[in-house]
Parts: sequence; C-alpha cells; structure tokens
Amino acid sequence: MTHHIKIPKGWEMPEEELTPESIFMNRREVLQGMGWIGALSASLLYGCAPGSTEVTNAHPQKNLTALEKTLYPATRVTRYKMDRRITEEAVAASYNNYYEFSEVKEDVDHHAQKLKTRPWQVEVTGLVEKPKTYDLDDLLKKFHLEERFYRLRCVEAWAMAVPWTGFPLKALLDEVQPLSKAKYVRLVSFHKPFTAQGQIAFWQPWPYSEALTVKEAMNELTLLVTGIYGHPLPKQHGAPVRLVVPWKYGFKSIKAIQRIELIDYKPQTFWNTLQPHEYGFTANVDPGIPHPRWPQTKEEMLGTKEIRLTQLYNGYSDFVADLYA
Ligand SMILES: Nc1nc2c(c(=O)[nH]1)N[C@H]1C(S)=C(S)[C@@H](COP(=O)(O)O)O[C@H]1N2
Ligand SMILES: [Mo]
Repeated sequence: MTHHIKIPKGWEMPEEELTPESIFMNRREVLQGMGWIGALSASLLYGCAPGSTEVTNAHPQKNLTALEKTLYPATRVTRYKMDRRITEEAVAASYNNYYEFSEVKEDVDHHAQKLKTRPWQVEVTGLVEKPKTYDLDDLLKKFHLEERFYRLRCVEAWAMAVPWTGFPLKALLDEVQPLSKAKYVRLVSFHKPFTAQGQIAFWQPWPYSEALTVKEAMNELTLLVTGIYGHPLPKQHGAPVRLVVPWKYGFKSIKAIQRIELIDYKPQTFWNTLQPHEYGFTANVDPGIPHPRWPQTKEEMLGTKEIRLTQLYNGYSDFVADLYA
C-alpha cells in the first residue's frame, strides 16, 4: 500500500519553499517518521485522491549497489541558481532524446532499458600524462558527487530544469593531466547495433560523439553526471555516466560515455557531421541565432508547457561569457 503515497520531494517546490526536511529526508525516512498508522492513513488519504501522480514511467534505478546507497542523494550545491520550477521527474524521464534507441522521444525510456550499464568502463586517453581506464565504481569512489540544479535547453526549443548528481569533468582531467598541446576533449558513447536499434542506421556516424575545447571542458559548470533526482541515472537519461553542459544545446550533453580523448584537432561530432548547417560545433545557447527551421528566442518547459524567453548561454553568462570574449 505504501507505494500509493505521494510525498513531495524537495525539488517539487520553488527554492524558497524548500525546508531542510524536504531536502534531506528521503521517502523511506519520512515513512519511518510517520509510523505505520500515519503511513496507512496517508495512503488512504492520497491513494485515491484525484490528481495524485505516480512515477510509473520513470524507471529510476531501484536496485542501488551498496556503494550507491552511501552516495545518493548527494549534497546539494546552491551556487547554481534555478529561476523556475523543477521539471516533474516522470515527465523528464519519459520524453528523451537518445537516437541510439528511438527517434520517438516517448519511446526512448522503453527501448533504452536494453542497454547493459554494468560493468561499465570509461577510458581516458590521448594527449594526457596519465591515461587511465576507470571502472564506474572507481569514478564514484574517487570523485566527490554533488547535486546541482541546472536548466537544459534542447536545440528543438524545449527545456527542462532538473537536479543532476555528478562531479566536474575538470576533476577527472586534473587526474589524467592533459598535455599542453591538447586542444579538444572528445567524448564517445557506445556502439552496440544489436542492442540499440537506432544504430542499425549504418549511414549515421555512430557511435554518438561530442567534443568541447579543453577550456570549455575545464569550466566549473561542465559536469560528468551519474545521477538525477537524487538517485542513479535511469537508462533513458544516459546511465551510467553522461555529460551535462548547461550553456550549450542539449545535444552536446552526450549520454553513456565510454571514452574521453584529449586531442589537438577539432573532431567530427555526431550532429555536426549529419547536419552541419543546423547543428554547429560550438552550439552555445543563443536566442539571437535562429535555427534554420525555427526561431530560438523562446523555449517551452517540459510538462508545464510554460513559455520562457531563451537567455544567452542559457542564463549562465556569469560562468562562461569570458570563454567567448
Ligand atoms: N548518446 C546520446 N547522447 C545524447 C543524445 C543522443 O541521441 N545520444 N541526445 C542529446 C540531446 S539532443 C538532448 S536534448 C539530451 C537529452 O537528455 P535527456 O533525455 O536526459 O533529457 O541528450 C543528448 N545526449
Ligand atoms: Mo536536444
């Protein structure tokens, strides 16, 4: 019966309404705090209430490893301000771009479950002092996870606002020590056409890859993400580890990363190779540069359909404007 209870999580409320309890008590703790009588009456009250929503379509990773249980939810960092309501978890988890699995955003959550995300290794290689291959658990143990609220603006003019859990890409790069001649960081996803039906399209430049300049990669906003909404990433969001670059269009935020390569040339990337006139290499969010097929001045928030004015660098000018001065 307990699965009918809907307790609002911290991120379902505007920031000023957040209380320490709502942030730091997870649902299990709330239930324990209420006791069984409370839990029962809450389920009777809310379970049949019209409008009570259940996360049925989200596939959050329910079977956390012992290590993950010690890491999630991670401590929230408030340095990155959120100017709008956080997107509903179930909405964000059922409307995804992940062309390896489907071109239909509503179908990605289903098909992506086929990807085997453990064991998983990330190779960091190329122009670095100390190349290294990390098992996913090495990454989780070595780098301090934190939670950050970021806006994500897709080039298709929809946007979301979500709590990511991860660590700065800079921390990883500092470990492997890029050589001074390294100019770009290339990130490469998996290639498994028998698992990922989209990769049967052999004329597309699989595996999905993206790239940043070393300076962009070292920016404090650039995050390697292992979790969302206080738990490990579900597969449709890019488990077990993805990039999030919040001042660039969403296609730069590559999912399911297997290789990170430091190179001295500007590489080919997935969308830029397919449609260079529509998807630039740099891809900074900029309302002043329309996409050839639609304006980029506005964005629609997932779920609420709220229309917001798109901001230069997706509102992160304070952190990144000097990169482009
Ligand atoms: N490997 C891979 N990463 C990807 C994509 C993809 O198709 N494949 N799509 C990108 C696009 S266009 C967007 S908008 C975001 C969407 O992330 P979300 O599904 O977690 O919202 O993932 C990006 N990362
Ligand atoms: Mo996107």
